[in-house]
Amino acid sequence: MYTYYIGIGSNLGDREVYLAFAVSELTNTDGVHSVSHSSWIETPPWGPVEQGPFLNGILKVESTLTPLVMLDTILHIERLAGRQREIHWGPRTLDLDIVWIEDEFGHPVRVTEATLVVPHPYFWERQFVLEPLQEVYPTFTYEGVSIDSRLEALRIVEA
Ligand code: A4P
Ligand code: MG
Repeated sequence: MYTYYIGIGSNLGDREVYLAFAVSELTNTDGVHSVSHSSWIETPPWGPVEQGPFLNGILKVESTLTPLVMLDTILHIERLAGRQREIHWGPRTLDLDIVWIEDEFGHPVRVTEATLVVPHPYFWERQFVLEPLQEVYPTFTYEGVSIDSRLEALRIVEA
């Protein structure tokens, strides 16, 4: 059994409907045992592309699916939500990114495949990922740093 922490975001159309759609599709996937999630938070767009605000959150998914099968599953759900891959980092109806994985012993699972890199390469830089992650996983630490102190440091840089 794996525990997946999946970043979810939308900034096109009815954002809440897309997020709820993803939760319900994942819940109904064979091999997925439970899905819970953070609050949805509105966040300003991050990165070089000018675009509307996002609704972001983190899904916590307990599943026997292996990481590459989970990737296929979320890419399929993105397609069902009408996601078109046009601009890198650009607006999207639904974006699902695998941020962090743990095995049944609570040990981190690292993946470096051509199609999947976990931990997600930018997660530790992004407030829109770490804020909802803190809500569902308040004791999270990465490379010896607690999520609380990381968020504090990011907020100081931003202010
Ligand atoms: N891929 C590799 N590793 C992973 C992973 N850990 N999880 C591959 C998911 N996919 C992973 O993804 C392209 C390919 O990445 C996938 O087919 C998979 O094989 P994509 O979603 O089509 O590419 P993208 O949208 O160009 O990039 P990406 O990485 O999803 O974009 P980001 O980095 O997530 O940035 N601002 C706010 N406030 N909130 C946001 O949610 N999102 C972005 C998108 C920019 N600014 C934002 C937000
Ligand atoms: Mg993505």
